[in-house]
Amino acid sequence: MKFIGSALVAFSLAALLPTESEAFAGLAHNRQTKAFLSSRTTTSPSFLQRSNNPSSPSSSTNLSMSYSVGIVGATGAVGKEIQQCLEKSSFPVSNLRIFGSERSKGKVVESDKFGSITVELFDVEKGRECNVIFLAVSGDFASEHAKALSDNDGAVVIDNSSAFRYEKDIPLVVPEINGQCTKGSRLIANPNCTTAIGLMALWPLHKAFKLKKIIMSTYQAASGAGQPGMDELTEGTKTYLTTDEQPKNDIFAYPLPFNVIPQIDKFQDNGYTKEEMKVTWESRKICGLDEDFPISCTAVRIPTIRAHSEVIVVETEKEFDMELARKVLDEAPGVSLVDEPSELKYPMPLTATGSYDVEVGRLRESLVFGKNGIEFFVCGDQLLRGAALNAVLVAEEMNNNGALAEMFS
Ligand code: 2RA
Repeated sequence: MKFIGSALVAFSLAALLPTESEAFAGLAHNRQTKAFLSSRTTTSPSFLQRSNNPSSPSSSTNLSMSYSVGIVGATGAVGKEIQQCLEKSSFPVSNLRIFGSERSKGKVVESDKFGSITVELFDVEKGRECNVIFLAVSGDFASEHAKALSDNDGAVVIDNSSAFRYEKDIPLVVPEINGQCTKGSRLIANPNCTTAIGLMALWPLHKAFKLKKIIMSTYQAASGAGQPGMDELTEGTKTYLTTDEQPKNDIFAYPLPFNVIPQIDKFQDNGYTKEEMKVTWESRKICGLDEDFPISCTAVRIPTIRAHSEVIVVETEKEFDMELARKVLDEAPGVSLVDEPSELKYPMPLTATGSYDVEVGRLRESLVFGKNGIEFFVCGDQLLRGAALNAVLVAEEMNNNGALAEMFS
């Protein structure tokens, strides 16, 4: 392996701290959430169950090769979820290495599938020894190291931050939509959670009805702001319920408990926030839409823990047909159609949390756009489809489409 850049790079604390805009960095599991999740029935891992998915990660796995895999930031919430997704996945891991900061170096992470793994202090050279490396750290860290890890026949880097999402030559990937564009690329960007969750429903509807306009309103969970966001919500809720004090708000602009905050990330010159513009920019890029395709989003933070909800209204070129809309959503990989209003069945954060599939329901013809409009409601786990699961599916896609074999055989 060619030596690139600084041999030993200690993480700066700032590079690991999650912010509103870099929600994937350095999260740790929320005990309450995990307790809730472990009490639920098994999730529905798309790649293990969906045989109708042409790019289903388990449908055409390349059995002849296996790959050395690394996770940077594996002791955070997204990193942990990446490890768990890899444990359930058919992706052929020859060995799993976990890289962390000086603080986590030497800790032992237990894995049912991969055994006991000692956390190594990250450096670029060690990272380049991996075939595939997942970055579950901040955008600053990714900007500093991702290219050094991947350039000149280095590792395939799958980056969860926003550092490279808008670079023309770097694929931004939801595998079920544009997985093929991973071919030949050693640096892949994982989309923002809000975008990835919404597109799971929008893409099948676009193929069936050809979308003309998209209007989205989101109800986003505290996990989007990382573990500190989840902690601020749970601690603040306790404060609110048990004292006369105002809950603290270091992470969010205002206390989140019993509130909704119509701001996620910084305001832009056009009055939208960066989070809202991410939905516009990323959806166009992933779906190959025109650069001026109309997509408008209003992003709102609400006091839920880790599943984002989205109301989506679309104008379509073709006329709405309920039977067809239900069929394409029902058959879409990674989507669960939860839409039986008479039985009070619809998507909710409560049911979407911990699920690999994005729930879609409340499907109806739009009163605004009439026959050429569809309205629906989506819920998806912010840490899974919104981050870790999508990243692991990218690796699986690259195994299935031959991209990895081409690079490493
Ligand atoms: C949020 N979508 O929910 C963002 C995280 N990137 O804050």
